[in-house]
Amino acid sequence: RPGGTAEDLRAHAAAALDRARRRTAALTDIDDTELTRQHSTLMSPLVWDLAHVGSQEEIWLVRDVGGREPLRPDLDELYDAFQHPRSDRPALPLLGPDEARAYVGQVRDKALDALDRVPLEGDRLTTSAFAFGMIAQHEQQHDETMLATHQLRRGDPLLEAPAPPGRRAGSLPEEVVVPAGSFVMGTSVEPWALDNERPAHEVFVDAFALDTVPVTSGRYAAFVEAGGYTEPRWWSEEGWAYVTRHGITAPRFWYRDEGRWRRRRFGVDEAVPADEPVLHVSFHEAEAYAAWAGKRLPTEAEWEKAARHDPASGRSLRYPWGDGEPTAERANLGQRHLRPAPVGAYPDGASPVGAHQLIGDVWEWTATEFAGYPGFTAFPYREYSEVFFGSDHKVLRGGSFGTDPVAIRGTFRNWDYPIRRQIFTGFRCARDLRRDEVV
Ligand code: AVJ
Ligand code: FE
Repeated sequence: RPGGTAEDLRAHAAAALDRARRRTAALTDIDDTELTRQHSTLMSPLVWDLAHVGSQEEIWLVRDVGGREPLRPDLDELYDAFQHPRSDRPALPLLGPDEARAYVGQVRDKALDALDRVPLEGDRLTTSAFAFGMIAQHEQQHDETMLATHQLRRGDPLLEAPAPPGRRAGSLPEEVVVPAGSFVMGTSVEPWALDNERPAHEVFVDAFALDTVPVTSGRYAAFVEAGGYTEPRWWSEEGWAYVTRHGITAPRFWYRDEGRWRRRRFGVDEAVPADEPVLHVSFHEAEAYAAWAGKRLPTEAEWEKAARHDPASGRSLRYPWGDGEPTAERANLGQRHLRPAPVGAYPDGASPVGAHQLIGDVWEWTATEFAGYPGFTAFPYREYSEVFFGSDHKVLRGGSFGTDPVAIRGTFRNWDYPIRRQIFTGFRCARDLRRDEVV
């Protein structure tokens, strides 16, 4: 956790940047043809993400915080995500793989030089101290996007990782109950929290029940087999139009083989594991499943309260398990495993109310549209979050196996279009309590 002396802050920032760069290198240490190819029109060629990461680091750390001369001002426009939609990026005069690697290396040298020289003040949130954390998170966010690109590519596997742990929890209740009451949502003190997580504010949440674990592929398959995708009554109008227009009949990457569900995962064909959280579903599919199950998706406030509110102290925790850092025992993060772990694999990561795997494994769709909290101020640029506020985007919470610990917290907010499913998304259900259940 960044804080303490300026030296601690520097070491923490340097380690976070280094960790991100190792991840980027692992994801881009592949043939030039694989790097420059567009594996899906939903994604950029990997070599675009690589140089984009460098360009953002040049803009914020080298120029803005470091006050240095620009290295490649000509790249600003080329790698500005708002200037060129993903589908158009392959046609741009992009840096080649070797040029891109050399560029990001030069930028990093200058950024580290800036980190050594700029004043960073202890615990105080300074623009400079924040910028290093923001850029480490930015690179890791693109590393997760690059991992999603790897999942979309065809051909032999290029990535490998050990299997996640198996189930370690005993039997778990189907749901946890969260009594009515206020809690503190968001943060004003977490040093590297992004603008949309701020400020901390009190929110009243009515009593509700939340699934103890994410919905598994086994349960989701039961919805598919019960004709879930053929019955408009489970779907919103928009969701129904989406699945019928695109002929969607199961989660992305699933296929049926001799009566069994299989999937392609990073180039490997395998049986869909019944006890893992379902992966690669859109908001619409999550919402339809919940309706079929007689439930609904949690609101973003419900999700965060179940994840952070500690009834014993009345405080909101940094993570479900407390204020300590994510460890391998607490959450499936950081591309350590290239898949979600079975439900019940992380009892050490449970929240005070007893919900498991809220952090890691799969991003969880919520029912909430992405908006600023009361008192929101864009920082340091409007294009990080503010331009995405509105009814087009739904909030996702909790991070996935592809998310690095630096880019996830109990307060972290992700967002996407409700049709998206190439990202590492799943969900869990919630429901209102019946009168006789209210505690
Ligand atoms: C927060 C994951 C939606 O990838 O579009 C990367 C993060 N912002 N570069 C995205 C981001 C600018 C963003 N998400
Ligand atoms: Fe970016």
